[in-house]
Amino acid sequence: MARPNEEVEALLQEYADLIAISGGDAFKQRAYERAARAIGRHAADISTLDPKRLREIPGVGKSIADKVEEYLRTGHVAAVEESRTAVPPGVRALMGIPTLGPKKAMTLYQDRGIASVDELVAAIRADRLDGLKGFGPKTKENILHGVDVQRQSGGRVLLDAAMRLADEAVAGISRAPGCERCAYAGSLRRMRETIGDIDVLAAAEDPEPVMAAFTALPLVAEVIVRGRKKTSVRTAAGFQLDLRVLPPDSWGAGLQYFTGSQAHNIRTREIAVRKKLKLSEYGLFETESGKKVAARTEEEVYERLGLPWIPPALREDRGEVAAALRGELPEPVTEHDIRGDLHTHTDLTDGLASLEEMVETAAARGYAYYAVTDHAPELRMQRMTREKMLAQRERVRALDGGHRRMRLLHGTELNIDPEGNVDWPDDFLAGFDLCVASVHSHFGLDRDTQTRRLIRACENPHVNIIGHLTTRKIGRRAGIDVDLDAVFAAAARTGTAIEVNGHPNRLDLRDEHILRARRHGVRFAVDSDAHATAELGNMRYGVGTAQRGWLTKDEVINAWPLTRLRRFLAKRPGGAGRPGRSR
Ligand code: DGT
Ligand code: CA
Ligand code: CA
Ligand code: ZN
Repeated sequence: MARPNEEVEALLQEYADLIAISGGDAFKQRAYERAARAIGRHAADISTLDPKRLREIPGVGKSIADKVEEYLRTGHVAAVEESRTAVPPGVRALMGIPTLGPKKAMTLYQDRGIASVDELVAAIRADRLDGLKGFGPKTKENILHGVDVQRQSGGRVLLDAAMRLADEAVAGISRAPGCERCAYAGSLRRMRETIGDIDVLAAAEDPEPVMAAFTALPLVAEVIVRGRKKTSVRTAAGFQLDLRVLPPDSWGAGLQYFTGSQAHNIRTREIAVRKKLKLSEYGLFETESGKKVAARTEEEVYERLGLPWIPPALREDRGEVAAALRGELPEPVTEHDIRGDLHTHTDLTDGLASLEEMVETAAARGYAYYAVTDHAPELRMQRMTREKMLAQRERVRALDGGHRRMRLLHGTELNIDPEGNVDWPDDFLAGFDLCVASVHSHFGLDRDTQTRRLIRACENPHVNIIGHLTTRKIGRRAGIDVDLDAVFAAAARTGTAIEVNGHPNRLDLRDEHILRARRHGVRFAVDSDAHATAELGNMRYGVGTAQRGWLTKDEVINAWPLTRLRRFLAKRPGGAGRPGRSR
């Protein structure tokens, strides 16, 4: 929820680790660990707390409070930066291996110069730890097992982290001499919710300078294999990137092949076989003569197979090839189709940026309209009041139309209580242009109660959008147990949109949920749920997820013109008792 808390928790934990590794004061180390945990669990967004309140958090004294403030103000902490320079990042990764603590990590580094997990595994295998105190046969066995567990379990990263690495890699490789094209493929191009590794493709006659540019990227901590066709590297955090260099005249075939998914590729290859063709990463060939018939562009490859170009997000073998053959492939909504964002926050609650900053950034994205939806009072730590909301509304009205004529909507994100009720009485809710309503508590209710709760929220005439319906947070919280079909039916019946939340930690309405919801005739809102100006860009992940669910722009209310959107927001056209709704 409040990301500053998470960031500071990670930073203070890192500092504690660094203190431990460098043999610092154990008391100080524990103090930072304790404070890190307390801040991570603290209900209020720490970036909104004044110094006095900050020090009320258990374990946060003056020195830690100062560092937190330094971080919130400048984005870094000098003391942490300084201790980072003394300890290679790989050594800290050693501590992450189950059963291996900071003391052992420090011994390995100081006595044997081991500064990465891979070096440690190699050293154990080559018996280079013999004679090192505390590293008997049992310990070594535990370490190898711990490394296995770590590699199997985790490894997949969130979409935004992968995207940052991929953008950096593509930009760096594109500058290499002789590089004609460069792009990422694989699951990232298909916008899967998490990414196992990044597959970058480049086209060049001579692969050498391209490979060299790749291994020289600052993000590279380790080169795993380096070849003429393929090179694999790892980042300091242990994430893998593969680069394949293709001959320029096979670009399209290579891009098609390495975008996958593997299951989609099996379908396209089947079609090729039926046409007496052979499809590989080098092109589409006549089986008998071996003559190349298509390879330069993806469009050309698909066309020769008798198919239209299929958007990458749809390439999951969910019937897209059959639909394409029938000419019934939907045209998925694109970021370009999105006219506004309907779920965003400001620093009035747990956002980081002011209303003015958010509005300005939204306008720069070219939106026709934009909704501000700060948290309602039942999310207690946000300390929302009617007065604050009304004061914000005045500021919103004053800014309306002033930024590239973008229209502003004043909304709120309500909390759905266990019975399905929301904050504030009807008359106050009627004053908002739109209301998002979300589950922020009581995640553990039984299925029937949870379902009733959400249906009741849909039936509320003031609730326009159900925010992050399943409440899943990737790798951190499973979604609630709820009869989704019943909720989707209620949403369709009542004219309540279901949100495709674009926050990369959430993406909780998954592709398969969207496909199910569509069958009920549900309308969707694709939102960023931005808590900072940069997070308005999370719209791309929401749109990617929407595409994976085959959504067209006609099903997405924020791809509609404002007049049509307003009719939808009125919920019951001509209904009585909705003063203040239409302007
Ligand atoms: P990931 O990395 O787990 O998030 O998922 P992908 O889809 O990026 O998988 P990856 O990196 O193993 O391979 C990238 C693409 O390359 C994959 O989607 C399809 C293609 N590919 C890789 N290996 C094979 C294979 O053995 N057969 C076929 N048909 N395609 C493959
Ligand atoms: Ca991949
Ligand atoms: Ca790969
Ligand atoms: Zn929320």
